[in-house]
Parts: sequence; structure tokens; C-alpha cells
Amino acid sequence: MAAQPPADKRDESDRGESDRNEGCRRGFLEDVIRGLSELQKTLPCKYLYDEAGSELFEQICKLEDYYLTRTEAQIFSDHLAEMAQAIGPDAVIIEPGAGNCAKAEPLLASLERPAAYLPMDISPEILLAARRRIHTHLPNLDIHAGVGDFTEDETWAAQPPMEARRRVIFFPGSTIGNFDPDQARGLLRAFASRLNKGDGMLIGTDLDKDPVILERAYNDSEQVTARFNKNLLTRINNELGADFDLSRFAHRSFYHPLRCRVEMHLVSLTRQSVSVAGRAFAFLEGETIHTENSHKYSLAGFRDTLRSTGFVPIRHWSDSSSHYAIHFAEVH
Ligand code: AVI
Repeated sequence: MAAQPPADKRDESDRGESDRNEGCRRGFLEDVIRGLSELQKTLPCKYLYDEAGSELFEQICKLEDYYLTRTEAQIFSDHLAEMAQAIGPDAVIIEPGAGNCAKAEPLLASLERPAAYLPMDISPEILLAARRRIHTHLPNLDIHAGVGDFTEDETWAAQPPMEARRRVIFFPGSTIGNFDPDQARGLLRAFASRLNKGDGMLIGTDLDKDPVILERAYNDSEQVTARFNKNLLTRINNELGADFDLSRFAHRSFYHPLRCRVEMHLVSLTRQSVSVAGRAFAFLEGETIHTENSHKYSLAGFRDTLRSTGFVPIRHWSDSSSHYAIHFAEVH
């Protein structure tokens, strides 16, 4: 059994935990009220990932129709040695939004004398389990897990200062695609500002392609993506006392060619009113809640984005169908 703090300290830390939970709930409620009050109703995609949503996302990653995860994994396994060479020896690897750190582990194992690994994630449990697992395979690697939201300064400020020949941000999974282009540039500029000249970034991006392939990936035949999308309404019902009737909403994803993105929506199947924490929101039949954007980049377009945010694109690796790319860039 894990050691417990003394009872008085436990009360204090329980209170801290419940204050944090209450703060999170309040932030969630504010975002939901704000999003549902807009002309085009929206909900921030970060709320898709509660426990059930994260499990559904893991299932999505294994789907035949969702080519992104396996294509990225194939590129990593085909080119790991070249990536390790591009990064070079004695590097500190920083991974914002690391989750279970599964993608970093083979990379760390192929690096020459990695100086340290700094994964960041909002879930302390997932980070601790990952640290334990990596430690058994790479016992000499220094691992400092940072708990927090990687878009916030305090999460970065809590990192230990590290002497290293080079620091490299590792940002796989096409997570950058879920940020609108302005936000994506803001995030990349923030990454560059946390690094020094000559430091690096290894980042995965899904590439623009035939809309049929894209739409299949986000409307999979097993309907897992539909469950992932609708789980957001279940979460709002459970956590915010709402009364969304899931049978009156449908999942819809489509490619928007001018914006080069797949949009995910929840469509109201009838005219209806939904109550969230005592506030009523009216829906017309066919009206949607926009729940996610997944931007698709061209190779040249993403290299331009890198150049405009403080990086120099050094090289990239892709699959034979050019469905996905992993870029290595340095800070200039
Ligand atoms: C996490 N992210 C990169 C996924 C994507 O493809 O945009 C999330 C996702 N949404 C629906 N399917 C997968």
C-alpha cells in the first residue's frame, strides 16, 4: 500500500484537490455556456478527453479507417536512426502533452547518450506509470515528469533547469492540427521562445490529401469517432447537470477544402431545448455544435509555418503515399 500523509496533511491535500476540481468544473461550465451562446455553437475540443473520451481515442488510433497513427508509427520505425542522428548526442527531449510517453520511448532508446527526458501532461497518474515503465528499459535516463497544461507558462517554469548540448521538443501525433492556424503559429512561437538557438523540434503533421480518405478517417465504419464525439454530451450531462438527449444528436465530420481541415460537429436532429446547469439553449433542427478542427498541412505550407515561427526546417520524413510527415526543425 502507498504511504499516506498524516491525517491533518491529508485533509489539507484533499481540500487542495477538491478546490482544483471545483476550479476545473467552473472553467468547464464557463466554456460550455460561452460556446453554446455563440451563433455557431462550439465546444473546445480539449473537453473530448475525459477518461471515456481518452479510451475511445485510443480505439480510434487502432482503426483501419484512421490511418494517422499507424502511418506515423511506420515513419518512426523506418527512420528512427536518421531522426536520432538529426538530434545528435547528449540531448534533452521535452514532450508537451506526452500522455503515456509510448512514442518517445523508442526514440529515447535510439538516441546517443540522451541527457534527460521531460514529459509534460495534465495526468500525474499516466506520467508516473510511464516513468516507471521507461525506467525499467532505460535505467540510466534522467526523467522529470511535469504535471500541467503545456500551453501554460507555469508548467514550463516548473521544469528543472537542464544543462545540455541541445534541447529538442518532441510533438508527435498531429496534435498541432487541432489548433487553428493562428493558434498553431502562437504555440510554435511559444515553443521556439522556450528553446535556444540551435535547439530542435521533431513534430508530426497529417498531410492534405484526397477528401475521401480524410472523411473516412473521421467517419469510421465502426462509429467509434461518433461515440467519441457524442461522449462530450455525456460528459456535460454528468459533470454539469445538463440534459442532452444523445438520441437527438448525430455525429458529422466533413472536409472543408478552403480551410484545409476536417471539421467535427454534433447535429441536432430536431428542434429542441437543452438545459445546462439551469440555463436553456435552443437548437433548430439541423443546427450544429462545432466540436473539433483537424487541420491538414501541405509539406511546403508547414515548412512556411515553421519559418514564420522562429524555426528553420532541416528535414522531414514521410510515408510512400505522402499521407503524413514528421519534420525536424531547428531554432534560428
Ligand atoms: C488528437 N488529434 C490529432 C486527433 C485528430 O485526428 O485530429 C483527434 C481526433 N478526432 C477525431 N478523430 C481523431
